[in-house]
Amino acid sequence: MSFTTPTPAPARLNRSELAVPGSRIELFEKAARSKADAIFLDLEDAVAPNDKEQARKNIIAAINDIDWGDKVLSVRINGLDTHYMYRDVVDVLEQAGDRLDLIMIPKVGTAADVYALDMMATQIEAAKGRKKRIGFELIIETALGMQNIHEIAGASKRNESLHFGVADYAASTKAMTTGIGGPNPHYGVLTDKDGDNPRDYHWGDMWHYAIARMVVAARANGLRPIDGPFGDFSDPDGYRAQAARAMVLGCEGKWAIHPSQITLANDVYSPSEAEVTKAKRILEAMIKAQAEGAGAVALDGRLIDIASIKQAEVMVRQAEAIAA
Ligand code: 1VU
Ligand code: GLV
Ligand code: MG
Repeated sequence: MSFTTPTPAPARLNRSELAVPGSRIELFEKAARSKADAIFLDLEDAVAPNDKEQARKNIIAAINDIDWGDKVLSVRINGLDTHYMYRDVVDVLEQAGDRLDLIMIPKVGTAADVYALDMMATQIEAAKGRKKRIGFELIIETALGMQNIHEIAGASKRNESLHFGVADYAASTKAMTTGIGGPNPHYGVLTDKDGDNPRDYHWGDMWHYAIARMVVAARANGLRPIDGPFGDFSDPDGYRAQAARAMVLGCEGKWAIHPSQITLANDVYSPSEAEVTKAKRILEAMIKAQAEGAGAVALDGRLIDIASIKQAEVMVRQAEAIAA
């Protein structure tokens, strides 16, 4: 291990994060009663400019009045390039009670963006005597944000998670696609024309680099990496596939832009009984091996060693957090 150890963000279950437009108050109670681990009430792109002010009021009232149970509760503010942002932060932090856990900052481009929000939150908390420190969720969804992601991830002690905003990222990088997440038929390879086998077209994951980069930046700074939206809510299989590939790369959860996606995310991000049993067997085998003075042993015809303990612990800890 390096002498530098990342300080982990407060542990929170974040398998599913439901997006709820702040202008649609009829959805608030439904969201609160849903099975989502986390909810963000949106002031940004799901709210039309003329509705922004009312949405702010709706969200403040909802944070104070609705029973959100044990859900992680967040508000997505507007971007730093808009004139809505300062009022979002001031009104929400001054008027919403301590039930609010997090602020989600969209389109973060530089570490200074986070610094500016940290400064505002710190002043408002001190002035208003807020007892609970607000944490930050940061959406990485621009080329600038992706370029500066490592500095952004380490820019504030309030940072808790990085989120991949695939829709804006596609627009920012000028990717030729109109879907929100998911594969694109043009992103693939055709197998070699000189090979022995018949030619085959293999679809690729055009978001692989972005998600893998986000996972590294998040984990190196003790943050949760979270995969963003999948727009086609009529395609549960597509959602499941996208969620699963982000999960195996290290993400801890995925957005749900429709209630039907909540169970899918919770399911994908909950290790199965068989996986947990296998992880526990690895831990037991390694305890035995270490007692016998061995660092590496065989289990079911496969090598396991000290690193296997750490891998297995990830699985077991997640299962414990879900059961708690
Ligand atoms: O069965 P009921 O009639 O009681 O309930 C409906 C509906 O009201 C409810 N519902 C929701 N409840 C809580 N939170 C939600 N976000 C939510 N969405 C719907 O579920 C039942 C079934 O709904 P539906 O199939 O009739 O869906 P609608 O036509 O009402 O709405 C579909 C959309 C996609 C418009 C809606 O789900 C929505 O607004 N989703 C969130 C959009 C959002 O927040 N976007 C921003 C994040 S994504 C991003 O920034 C980049 C793309
Ligand atoms: C989320 O905000 C996205 O742009 O995908
Ligand atoms: Mg976006």
